[in-house]
Amino acid sequence: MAYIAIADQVEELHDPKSFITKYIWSQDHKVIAIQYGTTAVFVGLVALVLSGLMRLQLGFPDTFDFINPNAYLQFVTMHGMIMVIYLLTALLLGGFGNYLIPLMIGARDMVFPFLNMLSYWTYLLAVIILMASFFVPGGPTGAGWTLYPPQAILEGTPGDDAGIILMLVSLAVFIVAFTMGGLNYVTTILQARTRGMTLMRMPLSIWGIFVATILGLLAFPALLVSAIMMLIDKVLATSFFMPAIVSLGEQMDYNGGSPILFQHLFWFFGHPEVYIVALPAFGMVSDVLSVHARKSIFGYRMMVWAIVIIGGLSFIVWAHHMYVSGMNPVFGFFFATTTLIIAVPTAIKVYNWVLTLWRGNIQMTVPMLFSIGFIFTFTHGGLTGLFLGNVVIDLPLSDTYFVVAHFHMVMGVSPIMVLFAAIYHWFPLASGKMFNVTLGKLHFWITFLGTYAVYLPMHYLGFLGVPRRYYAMGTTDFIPESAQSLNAGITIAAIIVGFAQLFFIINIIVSLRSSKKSEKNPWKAASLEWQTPEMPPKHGNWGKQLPECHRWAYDYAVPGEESDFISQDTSLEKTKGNPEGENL
Ligand code: HEM
Ligand SMILES: [Cu+2]
Repeated sequence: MAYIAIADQVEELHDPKSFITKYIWSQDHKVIAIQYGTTAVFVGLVALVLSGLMRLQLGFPDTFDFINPNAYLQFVTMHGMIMVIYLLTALLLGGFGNYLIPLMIGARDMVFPFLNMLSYWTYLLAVIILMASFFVPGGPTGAGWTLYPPQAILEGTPGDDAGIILMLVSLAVFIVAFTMGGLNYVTTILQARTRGMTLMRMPLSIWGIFVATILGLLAFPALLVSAIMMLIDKVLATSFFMPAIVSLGEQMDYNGGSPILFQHLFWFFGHPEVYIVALPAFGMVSDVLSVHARKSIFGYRMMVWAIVIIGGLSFIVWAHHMYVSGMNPVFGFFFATTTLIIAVPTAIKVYNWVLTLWRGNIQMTVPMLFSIGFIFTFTHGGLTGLFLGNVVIDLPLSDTYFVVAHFHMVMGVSPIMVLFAAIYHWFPLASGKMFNVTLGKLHFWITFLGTYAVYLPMHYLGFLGVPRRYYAMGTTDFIPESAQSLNAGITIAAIIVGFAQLFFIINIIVSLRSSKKSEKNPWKAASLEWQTPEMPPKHGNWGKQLPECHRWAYDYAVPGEESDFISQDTSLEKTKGNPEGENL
């Protein structure tokens, strides 16, 4: 409570004076969010271009001979790493975490604004280090995004010199940035909620971001130590991860290290990472669905507990990525079981999203379209995950295109769907402008149908046994010729999806430049971020007085009420509504 008393008194919160303090060295969470967001989208575009190049090679192997096998491996690696860490993690937590936390819990800013600023600039440094690896001799590393030793640091792997070093350093710097931001998010959510904003009244976006951040703070250290240890293996020729190796007939200096140890450390981070991306997406999609279906979220408490339980379980499933590493079958049984258990809270969430839509007053807005797109792609990717979670099914499918199809559906396309839903949903709040709806819908339909055209056939290629990370299929006995025409088709669809993203970028730029203002709270949302005195909110967010929270964030279409939503700061005397967040 101490924080709130102080925050109430401070009228002008050390307002930034100059352009530089306002937009560059800014400590305002909203500006930092937009800095994080634009940087992430920018590197995301780099990763998108890389995937386009890979697809050109796969679809038309004889035409694009500047993409040689080495370049292909480098593109795969950089594409995967950028997408997972530098785009999705940074945009969901650095971008949306920063933007939404203070506004949704009724705070003026993060509790450590300076650290928050430092977090962004450190993230930018990590991005620059990573991008620099495109320009060093030998180019970026081609070790695959999983960076498995021994091959990651041995001669013969593309980028085995400066490339892998820059990748490891960049990851370490990224984790420092994440930790600064993450401590901030957790402390802010625990300490700076406004009066009446109990934990069980927080919007699910905040729950998702909160639990994901805790996962990050516990999981990233595993990657940090493995990056540092591998760096030492590379630079000082220690043998943390390096067994005795004979290379070109000669015994190398390495001896006694364990490559499998690296796999354990990597996936101890890598699996929770899936949920670091998924949980904020789960939270945000819940809020968007509820607002645009004009209905309270179905089973709020169940949704909160599902997020917490999924977060907890995500730490005991990591070795399902290692069924082919030669591990003890007893471990395989254990990890298959825990993996399947995670499906239970996850399925509950899917049911609850569908039940939220059930008999809702569904508005087919652009954010709603993307949210429904998420339910489809996530369910789809989740179902193939159930198969891959079983040892006997995973063994033949491991390292085939079935896996590529699975993880793109579940953690590539589906969080991107939520990101678009969220960007379109909160764009009027952040910019004060409304986007062009026709362009938005075009963007959705091409992206949604296009991604199906890209990834559905990949499942089939996987059944055929087409291996992952191969730059060309060549001729084999078991892969029929028709697979090549399928590959060409996939490439054409992927190029169309890639270009469809121009609709999004043009839409954002044109809408930002247009002089037409959006009306305030255009979606008639009940949560606090839309109730600021101005839209977009000013520095300090709330003018002179912090808002008070009197109810949960989902009072839509409450029976007997005139308005079809009751904002969280409406007092109970004025309207009845549903203060305790149980379903009506
Ligand atoms: C239009 C969008 C995308 C296309 C066309 C695309 C295409 C590709 C291709 C061709 C590969 C290489 C497959 C192989 O040779 O094994 C790949 C790998 C990968 N992609 Fe994507 N991708 C897209 C979006 C994404 C997104 C949004 C993510 C975010 C999670 C992502 C994550 C990955 C990962 C982790 C790998 C594996 C890298 C590795 O094996 O080291 N991709 N993608
Ligand atoms: Cu996993």
